[in-house]
Amino acid sequence: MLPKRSAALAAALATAVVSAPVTPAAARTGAYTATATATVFAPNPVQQLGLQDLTDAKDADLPELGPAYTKVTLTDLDGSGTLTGRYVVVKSSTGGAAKAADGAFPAYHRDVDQFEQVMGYHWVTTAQHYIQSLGFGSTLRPVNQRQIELRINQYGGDNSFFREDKANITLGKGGIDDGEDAEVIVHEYGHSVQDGQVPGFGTTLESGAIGEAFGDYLAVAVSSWATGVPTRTDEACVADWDSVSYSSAPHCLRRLDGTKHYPEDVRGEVHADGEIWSRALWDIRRVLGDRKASTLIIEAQFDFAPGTTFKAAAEATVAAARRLYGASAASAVTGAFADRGIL
Ligand SMILES: [Ca+2]
Ligand SMILES: [Ca+2]
Ligand SMILES: [Ca+2]
Ligand SMILES: [Zn+2]
Repeated sequence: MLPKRSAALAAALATAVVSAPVTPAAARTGAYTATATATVFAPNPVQQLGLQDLTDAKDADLPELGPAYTKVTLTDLDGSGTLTGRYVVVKSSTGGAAKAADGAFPAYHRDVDQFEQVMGYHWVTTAQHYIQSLGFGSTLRPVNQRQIELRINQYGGDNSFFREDKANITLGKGGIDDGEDAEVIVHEYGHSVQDGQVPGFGTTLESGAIGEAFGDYLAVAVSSWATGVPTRTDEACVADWDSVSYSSAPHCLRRLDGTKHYPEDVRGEVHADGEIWSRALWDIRRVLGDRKASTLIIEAQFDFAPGTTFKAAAEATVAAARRLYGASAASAVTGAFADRGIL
């Protein structure tokens, strides 16, 4: 299913689709206009199929997963046949590199490492397209329009080697491989987005919690934009598939619609405390709609200090709402943060 796109982006993509197969010369110019078909989950099998009893089964390609495999067209590629593109280059340390021939990647399934490489490429690029669909890079300033590195390794994002590298993404293989769930990939890209807006963002507990919350929010926003609002799982549920191995049904890594309140529910852990902030973002989206909410939330983040407090960031978000959409939007945003005890 095609996502809604801006006219400018649609035109750019249409151009990419009709252009001749990209030659190595085009790759050398950095044109990034090549496309290739590929197979992905969109966004993950639990959300797509509504089956809460799916299991990892040691990375087996079980038959019930069959209907979740979705053919897509990867865009913004350099034409080399590798997963190298305008917004992301994939580097795997757990298997050979995925390779396209004649404009098509093989229909990799989850039991081979190349599937996660393709997922990483597709969902980072899709997330950047979503951000551009809001006007960032055209009517608004660009957000994170740089080529990041996405690595897949055995240990994942907690590997200390990558911990200080907030621009780039590392996807691990604990439980369900992280790269099999679009919402995990986009969550990680959320950290890259914030680092692109405010280098080094997330130096304190509250700013770190905002980072986790925004990643969760972006994951759901992008997943719904690209694949439609889910009908078989709750939209507020983040990473329905990755969480199969560590949550009870209905499986969610975290939710956007929790009831945590500031300051009494603060636990001193960024993911847990992020659920205070993400609920406010969810409420803003519920009241103003996806497009206005995401636009003002992302625009506000340019004004966050690297170690912002909840209160200062909430005030910056209210100010962005007022600048972009006027007093009634600002009042809706104030209300969402007031309900959480932040304003
Ligand atoms: Ca796998
Ligand atoms: Ca995992
Ligand atoms: Ca979900
Ligand atoms: Zn995170």
